[in-house]
Amino acid sequence: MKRLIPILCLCLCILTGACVCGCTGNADPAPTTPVIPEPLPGNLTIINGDTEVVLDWDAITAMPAFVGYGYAVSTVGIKYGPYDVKGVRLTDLIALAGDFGEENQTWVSAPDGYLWVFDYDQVQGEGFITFDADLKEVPAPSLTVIIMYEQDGMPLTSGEGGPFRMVVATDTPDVITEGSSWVKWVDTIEVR
Ligand SMILES: Nc1nc2c(c(=O)[nH]1)N[C@H]1C(S)=C(S)[C@@H](COP(=O)(O)O)O[C@H]1N2
Ligand SMILES: [Mo]
Repeated sequence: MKRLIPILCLCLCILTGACVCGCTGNADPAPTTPVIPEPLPGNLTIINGDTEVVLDWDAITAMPAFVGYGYAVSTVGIKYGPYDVKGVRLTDLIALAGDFGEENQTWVSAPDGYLWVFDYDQVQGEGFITFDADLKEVPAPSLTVIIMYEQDGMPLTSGEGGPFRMVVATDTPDVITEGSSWVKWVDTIEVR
């Protein structure tokens, strides 16, 4: 009997161990469904004279989209990107609020007080400085100024400048533009 007790204990341990292993080791991992975050709330107001057009997320994402690349350098030389970017052309947004000609500028601003002025040529994608990946200045290829609402297939977070960020976008992922014109948290576009 004295010898039987340790043997019983040993059996019990093996059984318990097998059960624990069976319960944890072989368990199926929890099913992972990709979580697409909700877009941040926020509207975009386009102003031209007395005309004011207010667009929400649904109105903006229902417009024809530009899909391309965004790659920027900050004033201190930090590169960010290239990102897959998706958004609406600035020309299409401006057209909703009236006439826009060579005498006009476009003021793009955000609630933190940041303002960037795009002249007529820049709204058409011209007159920007561009760099290659070594930050050597290169002649500008085709550029499209957009209000981005998706970066790498996701709605923008607040840290990324969401819900709407200005981007000087390109057709290829190898061109760098200046980050200062990439206005974050854009809420107002005004033709002046
Ligand atoms: N609203 C807003 N947008 C902004 C700025 C800002 O201060 N406020 N800084 C600009 C400048 S100077 C740069 S270099 C980039 C920096 O982008 P990041 O904050 O994503 O690094 O954002 C640009 N957009
Ligand atoms: Mo900057």
